[in-house]
Amino acid sequence: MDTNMVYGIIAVVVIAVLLIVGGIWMDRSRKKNIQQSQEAAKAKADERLAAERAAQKPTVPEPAEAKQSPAEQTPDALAPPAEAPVEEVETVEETGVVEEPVPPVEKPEGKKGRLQRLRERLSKSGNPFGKALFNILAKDHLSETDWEDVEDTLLLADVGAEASEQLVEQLRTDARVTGETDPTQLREALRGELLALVGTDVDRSLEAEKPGAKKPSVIIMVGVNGTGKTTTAGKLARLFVSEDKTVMLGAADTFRAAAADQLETWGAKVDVPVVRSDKEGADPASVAFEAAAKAKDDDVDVLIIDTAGRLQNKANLMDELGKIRRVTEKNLPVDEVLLVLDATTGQNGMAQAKVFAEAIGITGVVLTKLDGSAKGGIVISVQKELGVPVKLVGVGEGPDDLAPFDPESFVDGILG
Ligand SMILES: Nc1nc2c(ncn2[C@@H]2O[C@H](COP(=O)(O)OP(=O)(O)OP(=O)(O)O)[C@@H](O)[C@H]2O)c(=O)[nH]1
Ligand SMILES: [Mg+2]
Repeated sequence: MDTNMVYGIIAVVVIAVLLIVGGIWMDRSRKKNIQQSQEAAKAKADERLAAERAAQKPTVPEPAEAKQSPAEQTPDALAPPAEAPVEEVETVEETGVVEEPVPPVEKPEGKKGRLQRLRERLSKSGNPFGKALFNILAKDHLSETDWEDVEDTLLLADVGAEASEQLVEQLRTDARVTGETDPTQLREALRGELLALVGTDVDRSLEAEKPGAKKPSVIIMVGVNGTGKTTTAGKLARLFVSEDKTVMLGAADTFRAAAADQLETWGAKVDVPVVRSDKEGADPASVAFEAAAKAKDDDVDVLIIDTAGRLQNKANLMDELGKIRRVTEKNLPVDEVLLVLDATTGQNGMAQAKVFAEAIGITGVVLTKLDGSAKGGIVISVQKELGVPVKLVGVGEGPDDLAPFDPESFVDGILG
C-alpha cells in the first residue's frame, strides 16, 4: 500500500467522522429551536388567556348585546348591567340548570288507616245496600212483597241474580230473621250471611306482598277507559312505599303523552321512578320491555305497569295486551294482572271482565269509585262469575284512598 493511498483512507475517515458529529450537532440545535419556539408560543397563549379572563371578570355581556355594533346599541344596552343579573348569568353558566325547589317526599298512609276509611266511606256512600236490607228485614211480619223488595235491593246493588237468590233463601230460613225481630240479632244474621257471600276464606293478598314474593314482582294494570288504572297504579305505588318496598312505575299507556305525565306526578311525590317513552304513540310493549329490564337492573321490589284504557270489543287492542305481557316476560315473570273496574258501571263491568280475563289472564280485581256507588254488590258478583278475588278497592280521589279489600270492613261499611 503506497503512502498516497494511506493518506486517502485517513482523509475519508476524518470526513465521515466530521459529517456524523456535524449531523448530531445540527439535530440537537434544531430540537432546541423547536422547544424554544413551543415554549414561547405557550407563554404567549397563557398571557392571552389571562388577559381574556381579566377582561371578562367585571361584566358578563349578554350574548345578544356582544354581537351588536356600538352604533346599534341603545343607551340602555350600553349601561353597565346591574349586579344581580351578572350573578344570575354566572350561576346558569356554571351549573347549566336553574335550580327549582324540590318538594319534600310524602309519607303515604299505612294499611290500618286505609281500612278505617273504607268503612267510613262505604257507610256514607248514599245508599249502602246492607242498610236498606236491614230496614226491610227489621219489620215485624215479612210479607212476600217484603221478600221481593229484599231481592230487588240486592239486584239494584249489582249483587247478581244467582247470588241474590241464594241470599234470600238463606235469610228466609234463618230464625233470627224470621222470628222475633231483635235488631242486634238481625244485624248479626245479616252480617253473617253477607260475609259468607263475599267470602272470608279467599286469599286476597297481592302476589308482591306474599312471603317469598319474586323480586322484582311485576303488576300490570288493565281495564276499559277511565276506570282508574293510572290513579290506582299511583296509589298502589304509595301503598308499597308505606311498607318500605322499592317501587318502579312503567308508563305503557303511550296513547297520550299526558298519561305518562300523570304517572310521573304520582311517582314524584313518593320518589318512585317512572320508565316512559318520550314519543307519543310509541309501542307500549317496548316501554314494558324497557321497564322490566330497568326494574331487573335496579333490583326493585315491585314494578307496576300502567296500560291504556281499551274497550273489550276491540280485538286488536286486546291482542296488544297479550303482547305487552309476553314482551315483559322476556325480562321478568308477570306475577299479577289487576283488572280495574269502576264500581258505578255495575253489570257492564262483568262483561268487560270476562274478555280481559281471556285476553291477558287476570289475577285480581280492583274496584274503584266504591265511595260514590250504592252498587257495592259487584264485589260479590265479580268474584262469583270470574272466580277472581277483589283485592283492592278505591274509596276516593285522595292519594291514599285505596284499601286492601277486607270483607269485614266492607260488610260493616254497607250495613252503615
Ligand atoms: N271517587 C273516586 N274517583 C276515582 C277513584 N279512582 C279513580 N278515580 C277518578 O277517576 C278518574 C279517572 O282516573 P284515571 O286513573 O285517569 O283512569 P284511567 O283508567 O287511567 O283512564 P284511561 O287511562 O284514560 O283509560 C280520575 O278523575 C280519578 O281521580 C276512586 O276510587 N274514587
Ligand atoms: Mg290512565
